[in-house]
Amino acid sequence: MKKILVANRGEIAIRVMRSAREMGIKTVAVFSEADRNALHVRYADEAVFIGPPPSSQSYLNIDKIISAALDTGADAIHPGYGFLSENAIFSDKVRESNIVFIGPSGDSMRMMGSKIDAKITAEKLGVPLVPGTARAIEDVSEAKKVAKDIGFPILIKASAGGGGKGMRIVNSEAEFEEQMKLAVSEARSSFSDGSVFIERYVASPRHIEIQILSDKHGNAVHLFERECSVQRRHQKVVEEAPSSVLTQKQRMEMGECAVKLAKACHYSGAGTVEFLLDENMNFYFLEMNTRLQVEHPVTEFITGLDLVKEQIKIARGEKLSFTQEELKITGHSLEIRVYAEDPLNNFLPDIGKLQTYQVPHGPGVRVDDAYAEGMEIPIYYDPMIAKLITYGANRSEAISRMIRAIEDYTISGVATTLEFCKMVMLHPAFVSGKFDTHFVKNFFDPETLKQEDDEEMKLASVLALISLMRNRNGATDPVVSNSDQLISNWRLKRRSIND
Ligand code: MV4
Repeated sequence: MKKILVANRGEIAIRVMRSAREMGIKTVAVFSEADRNALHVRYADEAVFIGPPPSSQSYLNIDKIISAALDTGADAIHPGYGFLSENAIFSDKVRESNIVFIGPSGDSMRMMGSKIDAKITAEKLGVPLVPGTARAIEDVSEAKKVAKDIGFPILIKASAGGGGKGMRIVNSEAEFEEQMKLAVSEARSSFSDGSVFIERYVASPRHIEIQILSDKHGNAVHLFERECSVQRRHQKVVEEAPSSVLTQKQRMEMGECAVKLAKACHYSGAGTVEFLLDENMNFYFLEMNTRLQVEHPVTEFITGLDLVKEQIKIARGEKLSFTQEELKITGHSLEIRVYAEDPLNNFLPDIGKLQTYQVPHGPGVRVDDAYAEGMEIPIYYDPMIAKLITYGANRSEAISRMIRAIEDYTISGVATTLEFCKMVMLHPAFVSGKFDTHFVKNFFDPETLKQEDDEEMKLASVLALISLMRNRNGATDPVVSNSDQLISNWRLKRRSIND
């Protein structure tokens, strides 16, 4: 492998090119009209223009990307994440063009792409599933019987859905029929596939995912877990490794399940198996992501591996150079996603120019980004500016380092989620590790805040919100002597922002 075309943009394109370079492999960037001056284009050895700004006409255009690879003599394509990374047809077409696809086969992607097919595979392997139907269910009366057996509340999910799309909670038998009909017709119109399945609704789950690596010789290992429970509307906010709640025994059990699934679909490359963890620490398989994930750096920190290099070696046909027994977790790592979004305006994307842009440095700090001071955030793509990753000997050091790094990060010109992430780092529920997927909704939603009856949590949230707003207003720290004063200040400020 002498030259890799990276079929992506932004931080991940640069991330992939860095590893390629270290391996002595040349790189080719592709870029749309909106990315003429983007850093991934400047970083690459060569760059090919592939079309207008909308991704449907550029980064998602299979033929243009394969032509770009053929024209530049690239012998491999790395898809990054998002865009074409989980597109089975793309994976197949790249290989049919005699180019190495750095990722799994189209067949592996198809096997894991359908939630129902993935569940059936998992069931056969004895991988735990949330109680429910592993098969598509169409008949309403049959579905009702299943729902009654599982017990309410239940969740109806679309097989072709994802990221929370096509999910419906049903609280009682009386609502069931109507909700089921709605779920089916919604799935049909959104995904042109009306198949749905039913699961018991896990009320307060944690989201744990296992990173796997699988070579083309039947060897597979897991690289332990990442916990991604802190998310907002299915968008991850904080990711960490290891999880603060898993025991070594559970970690190994989940890891073995993930490896079994990878082997069952003849997986090759880096992949992630997602699980839900319920209140009683039972884990259930959810789905598999057949790509390198945004949050892979936390796994790199705790294992000392470079996942992109591993992907490249696997794609070249090499065997994994280590066994499961040789892998171990060292230290703790956290990642926050820095988005150009305004937390004070319902996280609406904020576009504009990065007037000031200074990234943090120092021990245990990594910034994966693709911006420099003075650059504009394009409106056409994901508003993520950067990933800020920290590493420490333990969780508390990783947290202190993250707070320090956030404070050292200076961005002006666009609103960002940096201060919001600092609030999360300071929150008692986050610090103690006692949180679930409802963390953001529970503690940072203004409506919920008003009703919050846990005084300590309320105070912490309010303090954090005030600090956020102070920073936004550029004011200096007021000296506030008691919590009532803080709360009334907070109410005043909220009103002035909303009204
Ligand atoms: C669930 C669940 C509760 N019970 N399944 C959301 C996205 C999709 N991949 C799976 N999801 C969920 N499935 C059962 N049976 C709760 C969620 C869920 C969730 C899962 C992981 C991370 C964040 C989440 C936020 C809301 C709901």
